[in-house]
Order: sequence, then structure tokens, then C-alpha cells
Amino acid sequence: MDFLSLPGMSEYIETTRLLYRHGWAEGSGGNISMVLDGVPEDAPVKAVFPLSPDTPAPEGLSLVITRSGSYMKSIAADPEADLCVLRIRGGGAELLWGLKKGGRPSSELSSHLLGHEARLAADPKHRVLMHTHATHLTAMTAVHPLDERSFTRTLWQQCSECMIFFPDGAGVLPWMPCGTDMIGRATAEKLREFRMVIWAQHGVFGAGSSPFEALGLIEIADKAAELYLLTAQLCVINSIPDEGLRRLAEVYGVTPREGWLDI
Ligand code: 2HA
Ligand code: ZN
Repeated sequence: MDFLSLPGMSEYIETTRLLYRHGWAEGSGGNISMVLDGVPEDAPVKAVFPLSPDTPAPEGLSLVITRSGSYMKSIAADPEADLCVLRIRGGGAELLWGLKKGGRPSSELSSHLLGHEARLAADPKHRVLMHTHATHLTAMTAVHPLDERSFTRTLWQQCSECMIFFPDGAGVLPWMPCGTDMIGRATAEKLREFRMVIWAQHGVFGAGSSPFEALGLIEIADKAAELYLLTAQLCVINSIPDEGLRRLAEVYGVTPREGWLDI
């Protein structure tokens, strides 16, 4: 079985490179997982990673995820060492491919598993979850109230694309330790409602039906956060008013999150 030829794999690998080029994947920062279609039922199991009983994982789900400690800058050079294909079965994660030099799946595996379950319940086309240290969004969490309505409204007001691409807004979580079931569960709760969840003083989780869609969502939000930071100390005299945001939503046939526009 050639796992690298599964649908979405080449786009997934290209995305790892782009995250590094964006400057959002310093050191071993970030992780990506993608639900896989087309993994044979009888693919041999090479190892099993036990899952915490507190992480009820979607039974039978197959996914590819980055290795814990892998560097986005070098995944493309040797995907079979830095990625793994897992199948969730009987409370464990069966290794079907990858980790050829050893290691474990990403420390955020529980966030990804719970998150996929949440997103698949909301949208059957969902496939990808991406965690990355988007610089401007993370910086914005230091200087902007974390209330998610107000945080989203500030992003929407910066540039037209935000309302078009995330009319559903962004969830925001206060800082908490990463790599824990606690942040995994909190993220999954947010992902039931949002395709993007910002982790204060850390980074962001984005969801999509493909790697490029999830990446694009984060790119647009991070651009808006950059515009906000560039102008936050200046005397801002123009931004998109709520009437304009409402009009954008009408033109593009999207529905702003209920109650998040003042008109
Ligand atoms: O994978 O970014 O949050 C490394 C991290 C943990
Ligand atoms: Zn991180």
C-alpha cells in the first residue's frame, strides 16, 4: 500500500513546507492531522499507542498526523520518518505507516482526535485540523480582550476577506498548558461551533475540508491580525462598519454568526 498516494497527501506535505515558510513553525511547533479516506481495512498494524480513557476517540477513524517533535521544515524530505498513519481501534491508535525511525504521534493527538469528532459531526466534508503558531494572531492575544465576539469583530473590521471566509467567527481559549487532555477537550468543544480556535499566548487551530482550505483560513485571520497590530497604535479613522459587514455577507451569500453584528 502506497500511503503517500492517498487523496490529499501531497497537499498535506506541501502545507508543512508552507507553514515553515510563513514563520509559524519554529522548532518543532505545530502539528497537522488529516482524516484519510481509502485506507484498506486489512492494512497491517506495526504498533499500538494507548489512548487516554479520557479521550473517547472516533472508532475506526484513520488519519495521518505529524510525529511528536518533528520539524515542519524537514517533514517533506522524509515523510515516512516524520508522519504516521493511525487507525483508531479498541481504545488505541494503531500505527499503519510511518515513524520509520521510531517516535510517537504529536503531543496534541488528543486535541486532534476530539477535534475531528467535533468537526465531522458539524460537517461531513471536514478532513483537516492544523495547529500552528501564527505570529500575528498570537501577538493579538496579548493586547486584545479574549472575548470571542469582540476578538472576531476586530478581525472582521480589518479587511473584507474575513467576513467572507469566516462568517462563523473564531473561538478563543485563554492560555492553558498545551499537550493536555484539558486543552484538547476545550478545543474540541469550541470546534463544535467554530472552524478556527485561537489559543491565547500559543497559536491557533484551524479546520477545513483540505490542507489548503484550513491553511487559507488561518492565513486570512493572521493577515487581519497583522493589520490590526500595524494600526492599533495609530489613530484609526476607517474600518468596515457593521452595515458593510452585513452587505458583504449578502453579496457572498454567507451568514454572520447570530448576534455578532450590532445591526
Ligand atoms: O507540536 O506546537 O502545541 C508542538 C506544539 C505543541
Ligand atoms: Zn503549539
